[in-house]
Amino acid sequence: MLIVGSPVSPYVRKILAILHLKGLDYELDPITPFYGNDEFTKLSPLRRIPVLIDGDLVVNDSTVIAEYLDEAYPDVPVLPTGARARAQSRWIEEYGDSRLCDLCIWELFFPKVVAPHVFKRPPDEDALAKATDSDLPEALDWIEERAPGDGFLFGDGVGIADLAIACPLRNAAIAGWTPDPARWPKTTAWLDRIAALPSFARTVAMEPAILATRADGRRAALENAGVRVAGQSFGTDQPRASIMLR
Ligand SMILES: N[C@@H](CCC(=O)N[C@@H](CS)C(=O)NCC(=O)O)C(=O)O
Repeated sequence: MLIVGSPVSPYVRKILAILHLKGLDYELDPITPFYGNDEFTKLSPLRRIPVLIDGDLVVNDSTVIAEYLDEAYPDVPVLPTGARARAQSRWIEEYGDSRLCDLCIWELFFPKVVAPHVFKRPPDEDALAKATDSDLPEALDWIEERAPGDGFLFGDGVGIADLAIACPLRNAAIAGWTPDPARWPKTTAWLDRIAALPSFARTVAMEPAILATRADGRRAALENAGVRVAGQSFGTDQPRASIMLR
C-alpha cells in the first residue's frame, strides 16, 4: 500500500495513524501537494493529499480512505458501531476536516509556516491574530462541550473522529498555538491521551524529517526515522499554485 502525501498534513496524519493502529504496512511518498508533478495531477485531480494506492485501486480524500481502510481491514475498527454513533462520528470528523482544518491550516499553519517558505509570502499578522484570539477559541469552546472526560469519543479505542480533531490541532501547535488547559481542560487532557498513543506518536516522530530538514534530505531523514519511503515519487522541485490558491 502506498500513501502519497507529507505526514505533516493533518489529513495524511489521520490516515497514517489509522494504518499504525491497524498494523498495516505502507510505503510513503512524502510530497507536499504544491510540489506534485503532472502524474500527481492525474492521481489527484484536485492536487490534494493524501492519496492511497492499494494494488490497482486509487482512493482520494482522507475520509473516503479511512472508511475504505475500515471496511477492507476491519481489525481495530476506527468507526463506531451502530447508525447513531457512526453518524455522530462522521459529523465530528467533518467538523475537524472542514472548520478546524480551515482554522488550523488555512488561517494559521499555511500562512505562518508554509507560505513564507514555499511562496515567499509573508503572513498577515492581523489575520493570524484573528485566528488565534477569536476563531480558534470559539471552535475550541464547541469542541470542549463534546470532549470525552476519559477514554475517547466512542469508547476505549481511539477512532477517526478523535483523530480528525487532534490532527489539525497538531498543526496549530507546530505553528505556535496550543489550547489553554485552564479554559479547555477536557479537550487538552483528551488531546494528551491521543498524543500518548504509539500510533499518533509515530506520526509526530516523522515531523523533524520534514520540518527541520532541507527538501533534498527529507526522504533519507524519514527513512532514518523508520519510515518506508517509496522508491518513486509524484513530486517535483517546482512549486505550483494549487486549485485553492489560483
Ligand atoms: N477533503 C480532503 C482535503 C485534503 C487537503 O485539503 N489536503 C491538503 C493538505 S493539508 C492539500 O492537499 N492541499 C492542497 C490544496 O488544497 O491545493 C481530505 O480529507 O483528504
